[in-house]
Amino acid sequence: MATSTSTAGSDIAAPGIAAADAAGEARFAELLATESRVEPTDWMPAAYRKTLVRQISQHAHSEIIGMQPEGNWITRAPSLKRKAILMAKVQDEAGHGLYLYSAAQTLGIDRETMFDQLLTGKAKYSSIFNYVTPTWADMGSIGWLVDGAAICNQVPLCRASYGPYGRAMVRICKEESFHQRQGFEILLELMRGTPGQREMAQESVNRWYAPALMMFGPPDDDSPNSAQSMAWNIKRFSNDDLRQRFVDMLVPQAEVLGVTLPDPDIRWNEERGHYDFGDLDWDEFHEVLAGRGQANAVRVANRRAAHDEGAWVREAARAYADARATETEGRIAS
Ligand code: BYC
Repeated sequence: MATSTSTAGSDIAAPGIAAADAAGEARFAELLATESRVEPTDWMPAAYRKTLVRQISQHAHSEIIGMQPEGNWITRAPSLKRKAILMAKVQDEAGHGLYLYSAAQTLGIDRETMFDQLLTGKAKYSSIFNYVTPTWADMGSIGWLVDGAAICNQVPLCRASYGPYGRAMVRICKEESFHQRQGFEILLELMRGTPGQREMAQESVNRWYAPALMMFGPPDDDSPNSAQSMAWNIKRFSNDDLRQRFVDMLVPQAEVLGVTLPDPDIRWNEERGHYDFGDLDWDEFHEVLAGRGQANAVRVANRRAAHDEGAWVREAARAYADARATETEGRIAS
């Protein structure tokens, strides 16, 4: 993980689009003012492009690294049904990564560069995937809490001003909503089970609750990117606003499950019309971002091994594409 501000996307070339021109700038401002989409061929400020590359590539990396904590349980899922569901979910996450890498590529960065940024620690991925998954109940907590937080964060991103990102998010959110429900259902079944199963579910929720709240990013007064991203209609709500929405959504769901959220400060605030909740340990968040979480090293090492082991697939695909191109050239020439 990067220790400081990421450089992802800082040195990419615009894909054949002229540098700032007055007409382009006016059109860009108009697209934002009218809540329209900015498309890859539209003129856009270099900083807007750079911010999108940073966010979309980090989002893609999160999906791909996020396959690991759950992939860890595929061989140990407690039934054939659970195994099939978990495999489908992890495959969905690979698909999300591919949509997002493709969306980022429309901004002029290539996939190899993004992979390189991930594997060398220049690009970040979500803090949440640096936590370990020692029990089956963690599959429930990831679905309920992690995918639940992802939905809260990502539904507004369906309206992101950059067309390819917003459109990718629509499909991703549909799948995330299934993921969230399957996690809730795993926990519900455990909570209706034996005392040992209930204890396992509660213990897992205790570990995942605070890290899930941190997924929304640092508090607003410590979020350097938020103001500009909101002005560009990329982010639609601040980190703290989304975190609040998430807690408001979780409290009634926790009651249905019968689990206790591990925060003694949670209580309904009539005046605000929201649940109050306690402070989070932001030192822990920064430690994880600095690469010192429970599983940072193993996540990146596994990703690097998978990338190296997949070299023959990339080579074969390239050879096939070259052969097809030569064939097409031959047909055109004849
Ligand atoms: N983890 O100024 P801020 C999933 C960084 S995948 C790590 O608020 P911004 C799933 C931030 O990047 C879910 N880093 O930033 C997959 C920035 O550093 P840089 C992934 C974080 O961008 C598989 C710095 O802190 N979702 O659901 O305005 C299985 C300052 O922050 C985090 C997305 O990626 C973090 N949690 O807002 C199951 C959603 N938070 O880049 C589930 C798309 C902040 O300047 N991304 N940082 O070096 C976003 O919505 C925004 O990028 C964030 C951060 C809200 C995450």
